[in-house]
Parts: sequence; C-alpha cells; structure tokens
Amino acid sequence: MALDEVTITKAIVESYMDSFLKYTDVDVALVGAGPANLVAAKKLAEADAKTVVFERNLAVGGGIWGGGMMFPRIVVQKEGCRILDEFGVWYREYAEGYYIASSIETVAKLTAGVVDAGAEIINLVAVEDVMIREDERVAGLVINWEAVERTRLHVDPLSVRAKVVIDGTGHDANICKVVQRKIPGARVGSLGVPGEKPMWADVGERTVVEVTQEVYPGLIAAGMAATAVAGGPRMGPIFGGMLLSGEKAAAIALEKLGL
Ligand code: 48F
Repeated sequence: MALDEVTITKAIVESYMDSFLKYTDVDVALVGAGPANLVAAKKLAEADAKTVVFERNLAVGGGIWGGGMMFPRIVVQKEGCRILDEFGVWYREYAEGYYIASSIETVAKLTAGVVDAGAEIINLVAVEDVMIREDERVAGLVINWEAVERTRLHVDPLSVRAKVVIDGTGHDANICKVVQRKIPGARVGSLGVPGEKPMWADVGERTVVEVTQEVYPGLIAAGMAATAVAGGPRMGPIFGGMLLSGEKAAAIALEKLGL
C-alpha cells in the first residue's frame, strides 16, 4: 500500500476535532497536568465524570520531571505510597518513612492511569480566563493555543463549559488569580490568593491537603495552587501531599456533581 500524506493529515485533524468537540461541555475541567490534577482526573473518570485536562505545555507532568534540582527522583511519604501503588509506580524505602521513586516513571504511570480511566488530556492549550454566569459562579474555561499566548498574537479564544473547574496550575494558581482579579468583589479562599510561604516541608505537606477545597463557587484549588490560595509553605520535591490533594479535589468535585 502506498502511503498518502493527505490521509495521514485527515486522520489527525478529524480524530483531534472529534475529541475536542466531545470535551467542550464537561462535568469537570482541570487546568494543569501536574501530579495533583493527574490523580484527580483518574479518580473523576473512574467515577464516570466526563473529565478533561488542559495543559499548556507540550509535556504533561508539571513539576515532577525535574525531581529535586534536576535529579529526576521524587520523595513520597508513607501516606502517599497508597496512590503510587494504585498507579503501579515502583518505589523503595530510603529511610524510615521516606520512599523514593523515579520522576520519569511517575509521570508516565500517572498519565497512563488518567488515559486508561477515560479522561481526556489536551496539551498545548492554555487556559486564559473563566466563564461566569449571573450568580458569578465559575461556569467554564476560556482557552487558546499556548503558541498564541506565548507569541502574544491578537487571537480571540474559545470556551468550554464545565460544571466544576479544578485549578491545578501549581505555584502560580493561575485560575484562582484570574477569578480574584476579574470578578468584582470576589474573594478566592479566605485570603484572596496571597501566594505561598517559604519552604517548610513538614507543614507544607500537611497544609496542602487540608486547604484543598472549593475556593470560589464552581472552582476547586488542588496541589500548589491550593497552597498559594491559602498562603501555606512550599515543600520542595516531596510529593505525597500533591497526590493526596488530587484525591481530595476529586472527592469534592464528585460530591458537588452528586456522583
Ligand atoms: O506545578 P505542577 O506540577 O502542579 P501541582 O500538581 O504540583 C506541584 C509540584 O510539581 C511541585 C511541588 C511539589 O512539592 O512543589 O511544584 O500543584 O503543574 C502545574 C501544571 O499546570 C500547567 C503547567 O504547565 C504545569 O504543567 N499550567 C499552568 N498554568 C496553566 C497551565 C494554564 N493557564 N493553562 C494550562 N496549563
């Protein structure tokens, strides 16, 4: 069979468009494909929520890849190992209570878990704004190609309707900041996105799970975004809190959806 480039082109565009259109109206739209949101997306899809993750970068995985200072390993404490087990990530005990895993394997297996559960991941698309309705609850996302954002081209975005949005954009808490800035009188969390405090791994790891919550009607903050909203300390390359935060964010979203 002689290969035809135009058939290859049509296969890619048609397949992508089918999927893109299917996910313009969803139960949960997650922003950012870091560890918290990857865990959340799997749990949501497993519970039959229609789930899409938007990631602005080419690669998913957020801050996992680089481990600590580009040593591609992550540390996970005992509480988080249950989630590594669930995704089939291999790890070993380094010292009592400290477990070590490969960053690369972690990203690969978290991502495979999300896809196998039936959630869609759309990369290279940045979320630049939210949709709101009369009651000023968050009702969806405003999206554009990351290349448009990066080159600052004057191109209008498109929109996605979502019953629940999860901000998993990491240290920047981008979606929470948009809501705080653009909705008059909005108070995201109780402090209005003050940003994270300096490093304190022990407190940071406990805090990130505690403060994972609905921070504004229709908007849940997970992972470092939740820490930034609550003004908690950063924790560095220990990831149990991120995994557990994603699990909690999914549980909150499912309760809101009645699933
Ligand atoms: O930062 P990130 O990994 O989020 P996380 O789940 O995990 C934090 C840890 O990696 C680490 C840490 C752990 O101890 O401190 O930093 O909270 O991933 C966030 C993802 O969101 C994407 C970004 O490219 C990254 O992959 N992102 C950020 N803003 C947008 C976005 C946006 N506006 N639209 C789409 N994706």
